[in-house]
Amino acid sequence: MQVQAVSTTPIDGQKPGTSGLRKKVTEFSTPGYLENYVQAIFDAWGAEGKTLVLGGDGRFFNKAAMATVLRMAAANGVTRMIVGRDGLLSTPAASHLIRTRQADGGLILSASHNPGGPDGDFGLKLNVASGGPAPEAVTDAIFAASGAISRYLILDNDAPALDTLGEAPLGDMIIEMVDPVSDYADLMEQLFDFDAIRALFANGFTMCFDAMHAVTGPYAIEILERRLGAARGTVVNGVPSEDFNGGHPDPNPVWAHVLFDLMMGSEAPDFGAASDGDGDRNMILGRGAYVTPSDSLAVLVANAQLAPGYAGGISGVARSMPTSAAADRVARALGIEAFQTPTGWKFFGNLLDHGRITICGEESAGTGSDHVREKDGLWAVLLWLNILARRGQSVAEIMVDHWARFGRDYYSRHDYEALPKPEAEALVADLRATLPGLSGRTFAGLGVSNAEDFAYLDPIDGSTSARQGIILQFTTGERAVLRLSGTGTEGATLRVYLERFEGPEGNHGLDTQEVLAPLARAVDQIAGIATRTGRTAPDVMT
Ligand code: G16
Repeated sequence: MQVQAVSTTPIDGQKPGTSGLRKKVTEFSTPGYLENYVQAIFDAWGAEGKTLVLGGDGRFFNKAAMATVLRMAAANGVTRMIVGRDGLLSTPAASHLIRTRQADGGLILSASHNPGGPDGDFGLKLNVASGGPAPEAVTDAIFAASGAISRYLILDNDAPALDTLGEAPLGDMIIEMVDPVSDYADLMEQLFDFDAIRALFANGFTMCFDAMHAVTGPYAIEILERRLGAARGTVVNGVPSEDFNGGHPDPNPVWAHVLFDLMMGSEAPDFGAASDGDGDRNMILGRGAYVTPSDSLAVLVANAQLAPGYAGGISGVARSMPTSAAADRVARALGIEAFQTPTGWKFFGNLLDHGRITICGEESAGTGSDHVREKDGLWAVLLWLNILARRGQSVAEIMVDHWARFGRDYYSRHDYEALPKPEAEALVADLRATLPGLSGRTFAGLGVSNAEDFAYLDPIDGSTSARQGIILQFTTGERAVLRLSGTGTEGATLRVYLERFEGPEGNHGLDTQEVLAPLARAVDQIAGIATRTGRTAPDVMT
């Protein structure tokens, strides 16, 4: 058994984005590419003597990549690698394992909601000892190391198969294979009122959970069907597949339209939910009701105390900047702190670690709490179930009550996908340059009251993150945000986030896109989206 030092040269473009490094499988699997990035992590962050967690969402290239990671970890001096059986671990379950096992960190192999398969996407993310994504200082150091690399270390032995629980040596490293589901399911059982949810199902409550052929299938079957007694078949598409059965594992009305259509039709069960490739995102639906992620966050904050894990109340709430202000209104009513952070779960880490917030969420369908340091799809679904069981109301009734108390933030995200990168970057740069002159001007009948490029000052460590997205505020209360996606792998995706507040007394039953159409026109005039890109409508509206 020997450590080989293979000489290599840096490969361009290894800058980790909002969620680790994501690239096409074809790129990630070119000889030396994965190896360079893994070695850069070990060089910049360390490996010697560490205990790490390793798992992924089961997508194409995971198995081959895991074997390489294991051989490199052993060669770099990692002492113990805790691995989910068959290489599977949802992102929140990996975060939980890092924390309960007091590991130094973990490597998560996933490209989240992006499609999989030989022509799909692959990703690799480092999480640190808190269980959360590596902070920017660490990812910057990894990026620097990946540009300076000249060799990588790898053991010349094969890694063992990952199908048997228990320990196996690889060089001087111990590989410990664990059940990917049980610890996580136990944690959920501590946080939520399983008796109340069990009684709900026993009384005939029906649900459809779409696992989208991704990693949450085994978790949802164990928790919903086995532990909570939901009918068999409640979980659909529950077997993880390497290419998500040709689908796009993104739980939104577009990519999970089969579930969406079911919930809007006459055969709808009481409750519908879906999660994404690696199990950290969620979508919530009731019969005839779609709950936007921003509204879901607000409802969960308003009702969290109904769950045993949050019965003592919550300390504060945070949302990413493009997420609607719905949660802030709840925070005000509860008398707790509310924070606005840049897009990316890592920005919640300090606030969670210091007890300033208990619950946080993002418009991109991620919600979570201080139970782990990742967003958690099933957690959100279970908290909703807990609330439904305790309130004895439908999803639609809960939303009507919520808006009557706090008002409604009509909200939609418009995505322009696969734009030529230089064109998209120039659009944003030019818009940024016009910001100082926008206030006081009127576009499509709407007056701009403020225009700024969001910069975040972390209240815990004082670090700053600039240029996090352009905010356009209008005199009549509308807000629009524009930013480029950090998770795409094809060209650039321009995201335009639109919201308009309607107070508690207002009309909450209007069509969202109609309400937001004037705002969309104003944004188009300001940023010149149609004229510059030739796109007259977004590719995806959620
Ligand atoms: C990742 C991050 C999220 C973030 C999202 C933004 O999600 O983990 O915190 O909100 O990216 O995506 P974009 O930059 O494309 O708007 P995930 O689920 O892909 O890991």
